Amino acid sequence: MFSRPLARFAPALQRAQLFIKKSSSRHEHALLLMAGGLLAGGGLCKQIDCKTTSRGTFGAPVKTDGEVPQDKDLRIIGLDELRAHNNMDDGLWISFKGHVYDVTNFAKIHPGGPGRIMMMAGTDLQKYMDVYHVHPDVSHFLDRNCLIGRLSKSDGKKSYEETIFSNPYADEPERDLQETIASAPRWANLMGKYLLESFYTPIRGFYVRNHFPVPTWDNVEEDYEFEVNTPGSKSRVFKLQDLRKLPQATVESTMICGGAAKYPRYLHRTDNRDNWEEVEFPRNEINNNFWGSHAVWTGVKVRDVLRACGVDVDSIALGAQPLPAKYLRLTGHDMDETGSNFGVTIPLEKAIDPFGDVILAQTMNGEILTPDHGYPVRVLVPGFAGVRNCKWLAKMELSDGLHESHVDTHTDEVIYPPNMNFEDHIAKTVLTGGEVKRAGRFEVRQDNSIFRVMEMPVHSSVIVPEPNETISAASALADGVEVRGIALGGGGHRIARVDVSIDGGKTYIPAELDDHGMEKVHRRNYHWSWYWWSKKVPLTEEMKHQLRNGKQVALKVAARAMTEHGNTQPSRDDAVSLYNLVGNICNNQTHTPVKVEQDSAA
Ligand SMILES: Nc1nc2c(c(=O)[nH]1)N[C@H]1C(S)=C(S)[C@@H](COP(=O)(O)O)O[C@H]1N2
Ligand SMILES: [Mo]
Repeated sequence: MFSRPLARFAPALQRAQLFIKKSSSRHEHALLLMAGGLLAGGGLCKQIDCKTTSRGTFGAPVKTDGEVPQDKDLRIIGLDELRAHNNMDDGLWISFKGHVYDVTNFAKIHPGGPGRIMMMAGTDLQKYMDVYHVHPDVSHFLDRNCLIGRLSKSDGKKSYEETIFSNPYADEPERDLQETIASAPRWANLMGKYLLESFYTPIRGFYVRNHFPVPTWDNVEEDYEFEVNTPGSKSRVFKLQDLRKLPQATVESTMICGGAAKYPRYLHRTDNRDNWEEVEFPRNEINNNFWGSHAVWTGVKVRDVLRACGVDVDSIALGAQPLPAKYLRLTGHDMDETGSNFGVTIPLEKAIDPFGDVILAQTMNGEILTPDHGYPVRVLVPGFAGVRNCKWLAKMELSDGLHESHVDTHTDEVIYPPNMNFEDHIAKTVLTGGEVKRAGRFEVRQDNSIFRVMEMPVHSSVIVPEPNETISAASALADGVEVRGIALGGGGHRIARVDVSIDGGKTYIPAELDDHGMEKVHRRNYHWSWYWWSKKVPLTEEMKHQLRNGKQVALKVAARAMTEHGNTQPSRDDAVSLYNLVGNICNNQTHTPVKVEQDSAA
């Protein structure tokens, strides 16, 4: 058996099972969970059917206009009443800092998946916040949208103390070098100038983006396996020794998270859209969001594995045979607190493309993969969004349908239409007890205005100077301002040019590109590697004039990459046009603020 971390989820799982039992006729699902068996992704999501669940207006918040009532105006709720509201039928309540919130409807649209909220049913959120650091402050959001009452002081204390949640992330691998953005689940990045220290990112610095705890195996050779399902034939199981019998391939590729280029936070609420300067330089603009790293990978080509399973990949790739399925669905061994696996979809054409370079990677930069990067086997899908590169591979399936996992249907690299707004939606529709309509995360697959990102869009990042750096006037006057960064065409597209601006995008000049010799390695339209670029940008006459008059000059440094076919990045002002509910693949330019000053010695 796989050694899986499920046992550690016990209290959360019990609550999830309670929920499943109440709202589903499929009891075998709960039994499977208890046995810790391997589940296809998203089993849980299917259980929630917003239309058939009967419910009243229990979700109505005290107020929806954003004003939070005074504590003295709130109804006092007993601990028993809180705890009785522990399922989707009767209502799902939680306590936090003495307040009681009805999160029934919120659970359905929470970006992390319904399980994340369901496991808290009837208990105190603080115990979970002690573990999860992804949200800096949720009180504001909850008070505005979900507040229904409060606990007495002693009940508030009791609710916290009696909530049991053992940290599923207690046994995470040791890490260093990176700047941690969140530790549970792990999000980390190699920040700032370190990114430009080595063309191949040192493994310890390679960015990490996990959704769930890292799965581990006591005896990888014996216990690790993945399954391949092809239509019309029996599923096949591969172990590491089976992979060794297949030819090994080497692929150079940069990987970048589609969630890296997040919709700018200062624009996240529609009511803030025009309020550009409210947040001077938000965290998600640092490094222009380059949540990417570069490595050389080795492993077995997915097309070779599929061929070994009887798929005639060569005739299919040549078009001599029809595609047997639209997609290749990839499932990871990692799972959320309720037993729902990570899972994503890639087009089958990509997987079998002889030049597509999709491999089951086992090494990066010559070393065995580390647990954070998918040890022992991860899928490498060059040119595609990071999320498609499924780590800890558990299953590959040929399928005409997309993956049912929460990740593939609702969060990562899913792009919602511009009229879908998270907070608006919650405030106006969901929490007033209305039907969950467009943002109802279980109807979305029917809506063809929603799509999944496969290839990444063109992107670039200013790495040097760093935000709020001070540059000496003498050097800027003599040599200009040195700007350096990274660019990636996305989808294998070649970068033709990167333009740099120091005046916030009023004027640009082209930078020097450095491909580190990779253009010779990659084929046309299969250009997986990042480019580095640099430029000493001269000051404008006006800037020089100001400096000579002893004044300080404020710069806004921006970069704009362009692919061979002329695709480029929207301006910072135009970021609004990229708005989408989860905020993925926003490749707008950013403005790094920098000062030029006389040296104090001068
Ligand atoms: N099984 C599994 N695969 C996964 C993820 C995950 O959480 N679980 N995260 C995805 C995301 S969103 C990204 S950006 C990349 C990150 O890969 P890295 O952590 O090796 O940099 O892995 C992808 N593959
Ligand atoms: Mo990602």
